[in-house]
Amino acid sequence: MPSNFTAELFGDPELQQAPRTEQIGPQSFVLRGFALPWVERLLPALRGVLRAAPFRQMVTPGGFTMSVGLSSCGQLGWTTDRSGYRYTAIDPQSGQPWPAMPEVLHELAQAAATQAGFAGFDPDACLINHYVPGARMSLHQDKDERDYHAPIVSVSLGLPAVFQLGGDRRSDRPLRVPLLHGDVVVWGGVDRLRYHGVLPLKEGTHPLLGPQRINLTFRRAG
Ligand code: MD3
Ligand code: FE
Repeated sequence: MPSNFTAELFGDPELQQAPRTEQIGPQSFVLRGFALPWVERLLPALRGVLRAAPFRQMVTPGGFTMSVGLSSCGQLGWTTDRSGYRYTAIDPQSGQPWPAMPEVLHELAQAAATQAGFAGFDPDACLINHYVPGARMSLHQDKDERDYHAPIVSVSLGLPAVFQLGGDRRSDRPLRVPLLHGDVVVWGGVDRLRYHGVLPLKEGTHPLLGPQRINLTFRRAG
């Protein structure tokens, strides 16, 4: 028996989930484990992006420092400061254009969108969120994109998180959905402007990524 027999069957985090689709809204889908076959190509590409545009904790217009670290790649990146939220072509921290979106990221986002019924998705922005234990994202809507016809695709990596899916009003009681390493969420259409958030990340260490969670969200912003 090979010495890593048990690890191959049960221990390898890449093998812990069989791919399957869960519908969490009329036009929202969790593609469980969809990103797992891409992770080996995705992580080196992500490291390259983060060398050029490291995570930084941004300040909201209200003056609060976000617990989540942010970066972006693609033609547009998302920024917030005291003057507001916006997409920019230039990373304000480096004064350079945001790093290009690696092909493997674009391909993964397009394949996931197609699987969920949104063929032809051509994202021009990928936001990269960095969670350490305790980091959270309070309920909000994604409404800084120019048009809401395109879906959004989200890829979860590293530690598990509890995602909250609310309704069209902040007061609508949210559904809780666990998101694990390799899960992809795709939402669009009537679900595009629903409130959503992430509960505080629990302590832990992921076998591949250590004590952190990284979330990629692909958007058509411009
Ligand atoms: C399903 N990111 O960057 S993505 C964000 O995990 C953001 O970092 C979260 O919200 C994260 O703006 C959550 C998953 C998600 C987001 C919005 C949805 C799934 C959704 C809206 C409707 C349906
Ligand atoms: Fe969001």
